[in-house]
Amino acid sequence: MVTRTFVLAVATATLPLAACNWAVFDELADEAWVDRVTKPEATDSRQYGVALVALPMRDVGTQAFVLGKSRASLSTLGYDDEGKRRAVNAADPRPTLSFASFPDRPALAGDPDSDRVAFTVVMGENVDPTRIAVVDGRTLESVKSVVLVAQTEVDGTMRHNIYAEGISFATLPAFGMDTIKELVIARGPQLVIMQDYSEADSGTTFALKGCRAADAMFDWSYSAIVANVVDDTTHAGPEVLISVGEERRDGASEILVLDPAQITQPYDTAGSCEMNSPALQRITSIEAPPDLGARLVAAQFPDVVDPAPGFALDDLVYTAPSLNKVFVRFGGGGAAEVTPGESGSEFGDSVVVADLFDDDGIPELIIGAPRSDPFGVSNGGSVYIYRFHATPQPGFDLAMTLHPAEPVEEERFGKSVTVAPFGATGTGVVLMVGAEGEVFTYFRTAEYADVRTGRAP
Ligand SMILES: [Ca+2]
Ligand SMILES: [Ca+2]
Ligand SMILES: [Ca+2]
Repeated sequence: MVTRTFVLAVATATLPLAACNWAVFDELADEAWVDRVTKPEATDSRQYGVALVALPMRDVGTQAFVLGKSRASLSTLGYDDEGKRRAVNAADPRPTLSFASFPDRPALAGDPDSDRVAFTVVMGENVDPTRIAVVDGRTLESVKSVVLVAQTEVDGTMRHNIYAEGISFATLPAFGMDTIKELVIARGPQLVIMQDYSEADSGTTFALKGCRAADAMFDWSYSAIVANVVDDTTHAGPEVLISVGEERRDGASEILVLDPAQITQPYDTAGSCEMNSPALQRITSIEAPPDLGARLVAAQFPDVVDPAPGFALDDLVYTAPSLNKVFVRFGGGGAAEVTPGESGSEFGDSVVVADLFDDDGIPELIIGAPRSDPFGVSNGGSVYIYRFHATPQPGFDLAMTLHPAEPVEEERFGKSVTVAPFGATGTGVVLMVGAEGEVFTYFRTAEYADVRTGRAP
């Protein structure tokens, strides 16, 4: 019997726990099987699952990294090849990183090419600088930890405790060594690029670069990624994208597409990212939401047939939860919008693009709506999964809506989503969905060998 390291959220009367290490199954018509777990006992973190990210390395079973608050926790959630949950690895990172908690919207990103994850922490209550940390998502051992000092506002005042809402791993040509990645960070009004992040602070190529991405009109930024969204005849190689607006999300917002070569200043400068040259593009919406680009994701949908113009460009997925809308700008020139038709659901508060269905190499668009009201249950939360279609115009069709079998008020299912590889070989994947204090793992039995090990008949 595997030691139970999770508190079980719900135990059904007909399911003898001694015979099974699963918590709860939601038997869905589409052959998905679900494991539902709540916070590890070790952490006392009520908001377990506030952010989670899959570890991308194909290995035994599957593995993800989970953030919890209000008491901060880092933990692993993994399964073996039979779908049995593995012992959790959990840590309270506050003593070693000396910080108070995670911010309201913790930034979390996984490196697509390693098991490292990066996140931001708040070191105190409006008195201290903030910190960016990188840990190994399996062992939870620290890889890198960098303090970002307080910043000077445009009016000259010092502004403390500016946390990062957005963080991503990227490779930027000409930023230190090409063999070492950068961290691209949306932090308050600043764009921060941590060049060659895994080098020692004293290393020859480690550097903190950046600029003020939000001009005097804006005071905050939500998300930052690197993608190739501008034709290489105009700008060769990838660009830096950052969404900017107001911290309280009560003003205008837009997405800036910047030439990385313009980002040469120390990160804590008050200098604008457009000081020497204007943004290559600005992406706006005529609906003028206050949160355009709350989430940014680069994708590769087969929207055009090689070698059509622009075929090599990335597609850009950007969300506006206040509109209940997700926008997709295809590299081939087309565009699409998706909306669930339910207002006030914060559709797009989380998003992931991955080949979840059919094993056909065509990714699906998976979107969380944590304030959706399934069965009329207020803020129970839902996740919407869309299939891509190429004709007559590239766009998306709703394929599936997921929510707990018995949603409860304020459960906020879909506040985080990720797709993790399942199994050391093949193309199996699982979908993981964070909710208020819990994480649901969907084993899609139609996609690979059934893993309903130990389930009572
Ligand atoms: Ca580099
Ligand atoms: Ca380009
Ligand atoms: Ca697919």
